[in-house]
Amino acid sequence: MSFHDAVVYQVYPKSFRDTTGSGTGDLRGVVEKVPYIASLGVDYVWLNPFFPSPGRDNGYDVSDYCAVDPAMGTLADVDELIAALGEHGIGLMVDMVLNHVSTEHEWFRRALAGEQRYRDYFYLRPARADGSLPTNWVSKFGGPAWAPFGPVDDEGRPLGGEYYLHLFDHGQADLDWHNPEVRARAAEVVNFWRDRGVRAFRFDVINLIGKTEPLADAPEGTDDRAVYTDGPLVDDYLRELAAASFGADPEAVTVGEMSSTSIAACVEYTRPENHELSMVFNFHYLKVDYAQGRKWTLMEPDVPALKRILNDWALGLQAGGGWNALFWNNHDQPRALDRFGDPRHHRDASATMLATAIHLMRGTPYIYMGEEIGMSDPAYTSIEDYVDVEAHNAYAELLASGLGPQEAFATVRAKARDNARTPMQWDAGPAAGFTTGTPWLRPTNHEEVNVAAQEGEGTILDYYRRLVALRKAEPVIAHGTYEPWALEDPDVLAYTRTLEEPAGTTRLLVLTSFRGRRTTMKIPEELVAGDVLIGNYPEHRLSPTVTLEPYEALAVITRTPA
Ligand code: TEU
Repeated sequence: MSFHDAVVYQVYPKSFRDTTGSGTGDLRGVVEKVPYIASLGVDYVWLNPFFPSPGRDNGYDVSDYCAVDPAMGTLADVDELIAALGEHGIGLMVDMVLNHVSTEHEWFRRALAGEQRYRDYFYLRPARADGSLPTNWVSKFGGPAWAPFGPVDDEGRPLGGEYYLHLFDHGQADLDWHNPEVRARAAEVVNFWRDRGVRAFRFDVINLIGKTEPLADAPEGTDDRAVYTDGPLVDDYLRELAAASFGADPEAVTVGEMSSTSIAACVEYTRPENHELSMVFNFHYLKVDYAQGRKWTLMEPDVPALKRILNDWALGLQAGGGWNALFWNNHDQPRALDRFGDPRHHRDASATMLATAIHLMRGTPYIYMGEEIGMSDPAYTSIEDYVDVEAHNAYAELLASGLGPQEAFATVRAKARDNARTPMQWDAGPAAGFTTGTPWLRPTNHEEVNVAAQEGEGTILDYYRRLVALRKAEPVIAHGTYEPWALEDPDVLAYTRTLEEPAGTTRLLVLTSFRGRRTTMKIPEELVAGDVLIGNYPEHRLSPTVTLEPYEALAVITRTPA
């Protein structure tokens, strides 16, 4: 089976199932839930990092790539999970965080001890003559992207006169991929997991590994991401990594998380003839509720822009022969149901509309744990309810910018990554069946939204299972071309998929209304003649003028013999 036919289920292990009563999830919890995961019909499970980590960034600050955090379990648990998933034909996708490493990793410690070999693993730079930091770059978690390397004086300046680069938290030191030994160590890490039977990998912010030397300031007033993102060396480094690890494996499936990237770059990363990656995540359409492009603001999502971006990316990757990962949710995003749907008044319709829009598009769909049962953001009431370093840094910066506590909190509540990290809601019982202990984050609304309540027909869970099954049953979904349709309608994302085969032509028309109210659309006769393949309202009468109910999704399939 090609990854074009696949569907991936993302599990944030810290919040999926706790089997020890610690209040945080573990690998044995994932093993316990393999039958549920298999019931979805998915082909891979992407597991967020489970490696030893100080936990400053919830595991994305890795202190040992080839071991398991004791709070998560053991290597034997990973082996058991791979075997348990394998019994259902499901592969484990392991998260490789190779742009940076924890400052508690041996490599960083040995650099601090003065070993030149390891000092060369990192971006160490002296302050400039005027005492300013080596570049004007800022961390994605706020503050400067440079921290003192080693002990500091009373003014906080490094006694050794050097700073190290960290594009994320100061506990995450960027690795210098210009160093061939760093590239070789990265391949060793991937091969360690391949040797344990892992065939699929997600590469964290992998388009940041090609930082152009010499590191230079971003021009005043511009976004520094343009200086170090999608550098010309990324393609070379990806090809080298592939050749030294997964490249020759026909079973390998890889996805690159591409921070602030471009269509052209992602076509190069995923064109099969380039031998780099299978597919990419891009985030541009998930920034349509960022006022002036800034995440920590409050803004109603610009749905017409979302529609245009989704369409541009679908056409761009298709034209270039690239391949997209399709998703609304992950562990870094507030839940899409809150951003683009209406969990209060139209939970089922808006959840299944969003699912339809993504699952029938050209690309490989990802389901983030809980979206398949309609989970939504928690209604936390205090900044203390949040754990994420990014949220707390943002709250402090918002207050420092002069925002009042209420507006600053409201902004965090809307945008915090913890919104997606609340415990998976298995049942209506204590702690949602996630733990017998005190959950590290409070569940949201498990009394009404939980897996047990979703079992049965006509539920969101049932609809997701049907969508996943359709990708296997109808080749036009995984292999058809994508054509935009009704671009003039700002809030209805509509497109066709077309598959020409010797036996004839299959055409799929997909209509997904982002409107919370009834709307009508004109449908060409030739498309109306088809059959309803799936829809999220019980009855649908097709006619040249279709009335769509609030958040209605409808897919009509037409088969024309050769
Ligand atoms: O995320 C990369 C990234 O850019 C995210 O931080 C995202 O831009 C931000 O959260 C949006 O507000 C990856 C991981 O998915 C994330 O969990 C890590 O924190 C980050 O890299 C550093 O490893």
